[in-house]
This record gives sequence, structure tokens and C-alpha cells, in this order.
Amino acid sequence: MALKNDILSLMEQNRTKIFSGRELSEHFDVSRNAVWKAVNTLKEEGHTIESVGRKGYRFAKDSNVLSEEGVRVSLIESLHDIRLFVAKEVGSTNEEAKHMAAQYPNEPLVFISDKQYSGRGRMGRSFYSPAETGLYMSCVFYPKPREPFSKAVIYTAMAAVAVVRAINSVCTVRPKIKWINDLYIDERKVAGILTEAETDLETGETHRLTVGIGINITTADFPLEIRGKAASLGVNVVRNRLAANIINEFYTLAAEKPDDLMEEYRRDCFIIGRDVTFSDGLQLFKGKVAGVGDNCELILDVDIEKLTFSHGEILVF
Ligand code: BT5
Repeated sequence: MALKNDILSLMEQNRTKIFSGRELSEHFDVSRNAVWKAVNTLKEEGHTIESVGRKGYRFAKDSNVLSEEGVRVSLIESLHDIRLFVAKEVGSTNEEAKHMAAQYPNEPLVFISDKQYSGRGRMGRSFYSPAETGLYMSCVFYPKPREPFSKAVIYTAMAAVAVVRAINSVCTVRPKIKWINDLYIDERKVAGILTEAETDLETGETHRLTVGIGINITTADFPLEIRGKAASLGVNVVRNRLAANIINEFYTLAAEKPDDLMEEYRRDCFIIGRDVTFSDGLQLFKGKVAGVGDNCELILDVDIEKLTFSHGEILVF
């Protein structure tokens, strides 16, 4: 690994510590000049590294550049070697992740980008993904044992629970879930999740899932068409840590499939009990949300009937 990456890794692990040039040169067994050059390269890459008098270098509190090293230092041991890609700008991290998955078949992997120029939502919609103020990432996962497609929707619930937990672990905010997997704060959307499944046509089982997650962290200037309904966490959390916590939570949930997953989902789901207008893609229904089932299906009280849906969208709530 290049010296600058080693220094980055060390400083990411100790964000508030001041490192003297001498300490770094001894730690990595290189000259002080080499340390100085490496720190300057990191600064050129956008990291805000302060020179603290003559004492040394320290990460500025608001330095928030995404990097593989920065994410990796906060991964749990079992995920420490997961394949991880961090880019400055891509069309869509879901597309990039799937492209990488073709190169590294059957390996879980994560693709993160600072910005997306064609971030995707569901049903051909777009997801606004400007640089520096959000987190856009995709996690590739291979369900084991393989599940029928109808059961794979549970991984969508897992992603929502994982992202809520991860956000709550880096700041005091705890977003609420709008079925099926949008995250809201004060009735505005702060995050969206797009789960794409590839199924084996012969068996109908899900072979691979790509879970794309987009979070507005400090984005303030939304395009006109979503200005009234989008919002941000509003706290400048360390994006590398948030990304790592999402990876930790998601892959752990996916491996363990805890029995109480849906209980947690329901606890954080704010539309239960609300009168809503729902579309299944063909028809509109007006009713009250009676609950969310164990396979993450929406249960709707419509007149005297209880209807269940495993896909569709709540339009008015
Ligand atoms: C979603 O779709 O909300 C899923 C978004 C998933 C985005 C991630 S980012 C990483 C990965 N790579 C991708 O290319 N995508 C994933 P949906 O439920 O269809 O919502 C889309 C709608 O949300 C749009 O039509 C807008 O109304 C609204 N919207 C767009 N950008 C938004 C934003 N940044 N914040 C809040 N709402 C937004």
C-alpha cells in the first residue's frame, strides 16, 4: 500500500489525534520528507489535514472525503476483507456494483461513490445524488440458501433496518420507514433504497441482490420538483463511518436473519395505522394500513376487506 494510504488509514482510526512528523516517519520507517509529501498528496485529494502549530498533523473535524481506507477502518472483523470500491463520480453505483460482481462472481462487494450523475430510483425514476453532501452506495449480496423470488423482499426490509440503525449509530437522528423502504424525517424523504434481484429463470430462485442506498446527509439545495418533499439528516456525519456501519449492519442481518427483524421494521415504520392512497401499479386503493406482514407485505384495510401487497407504492399518507 502507498505511504499516503497507510497514513490515511492511521489518521482515520484516530481522527482527533495529532501525529507529529517524527512519529509518522518512525511508525512507517520512512523519511520525514516522505511523510510531508504524502500528507500534501492527501490534502490535494481533498482531505482537510490541519498543521497544529509545530506539533504535527491532525484530521480536521469536518474532513469528510470518502475513501476505501476510511471505510475499512470501521468494518467489523468478519467483513474486514470485503471487496470495496470507492469512486469520485459514477452514473449509478448499482450499475457499477453489478459490473464488478460480474468480474468477482459469488463474492459480496460494495461500491460507493461521492456523486452519481444518473442515480436511479424505482420504476425508471431518478435519485438526485450531488457530490460531498450525500452517501450513495450499493451492496452486492448472495442469499444462502437461495430463496424464491417472492421471499427476497425480506432483504429490502433488512436494508431499511440496517440503514436506520447505522444512521442512528452516527448521530442522534432516527429516521422512520415508509413502506417499503424509503426513510423519512418529519414527513420528508431523507433516503431511498433500490433493491435489484437477479433470479435463476429455471428455479425461480434469487441468485444475487444489489441493494442501492442513497442518503441525503447535508444536501440543502434540492431540485425544484423534490424541494417540498426531500430533506437531509442535517448533521455532518463522517460518511466513511456511516458507510462502514451500513455495511456492518446489512451483512450481519443478512447472515443472521434474526427472528425479530420485522418487529424492528414495524416499530420504525410510521405509516401503520394511517389512512393512505396506495397504487399496486394497476389500480388505486384508499384504506388504512393495518400492518406489515412477516414477509414485509403491506396489509391494507379497504372497506371491509383486508388486502395484502408485496409491491406497489403508498402515494398519499
Ligand atoms: C428510491 O426510489 O428512492 C431509491 C433510490 C435509491 C438510490 C440509490 S443511490 C445508490 C444506488 N445507485 C443508484 O443508482 N440508486 C441507488 P423511488 O422510491 O422510486 O424514489 C424516487 C423518487 O424520490 C424520485 O422520483 C423523486 O421524487 C424522489 N427523489 C429523488 N431524489 C431524491 C433525493 N435525493 N432525496 C429525496 N427524494 C428524492
